[in-house]
Amino acid sequence: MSVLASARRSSANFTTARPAMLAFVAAAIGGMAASAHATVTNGSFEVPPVGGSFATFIGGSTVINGWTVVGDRVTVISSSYVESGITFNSQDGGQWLDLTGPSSNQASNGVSQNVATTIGQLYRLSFYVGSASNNTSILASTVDLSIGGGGRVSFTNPTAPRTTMDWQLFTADFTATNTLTNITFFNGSTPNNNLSGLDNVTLQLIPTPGAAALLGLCGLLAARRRRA
Ligand SMILES: [Ca+2]
Repeated sequence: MSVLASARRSSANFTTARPAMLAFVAAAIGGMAASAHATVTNGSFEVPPVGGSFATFIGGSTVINGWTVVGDRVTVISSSYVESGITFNSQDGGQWLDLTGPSSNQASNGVSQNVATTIGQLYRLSFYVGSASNNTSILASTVDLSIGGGGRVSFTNPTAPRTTMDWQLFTADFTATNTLTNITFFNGSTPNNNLSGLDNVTLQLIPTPGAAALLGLCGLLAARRRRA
């Protein structure tokens, strides 16, 4: 059976489930510069190694290091895996995550992780969405993201080559309201699409304007001292 083969299901629900608890700004590449790293464990889905093919992990599994599988199932896929004439190359390292899960495609399929955060600190979550196409059952990917239990936000990479994966960088900024912030990625693709590619999830701290101004002031004072 094809790893990307589907079971059809009712359409995904992308509506906001509850009022946003976080200042949540989603954006494409660009914007203000981010600084020091915070930690997402196994954001590149390299652990556990799945050999040259793929491995499926069912809901509740914590075998994908750092992540808990939610919904029905998800699949970690090797860069060397080939199907329908497409080489499913990763964006980073040798593996990536297909959120659709083989023979599943449920909108509830995903992976979840609690990351340590500082209340009031602004963060930037970065990740890549991978797309490819066979024009029938493998199509441009959508990944949904929920931060801190907030509503799902969809990120689609419309570039879907016929022989390889295309990976597009997306970012989502949020201000932490707790010392642990939940990050959950869901399958956002339509039920007839067997691809929702995710790789290279990272988190960075972003200096607040006040902190940036303070740093600038410290630099100015240091320069004056050097001149004195
Ligand atoms: Ca990877």
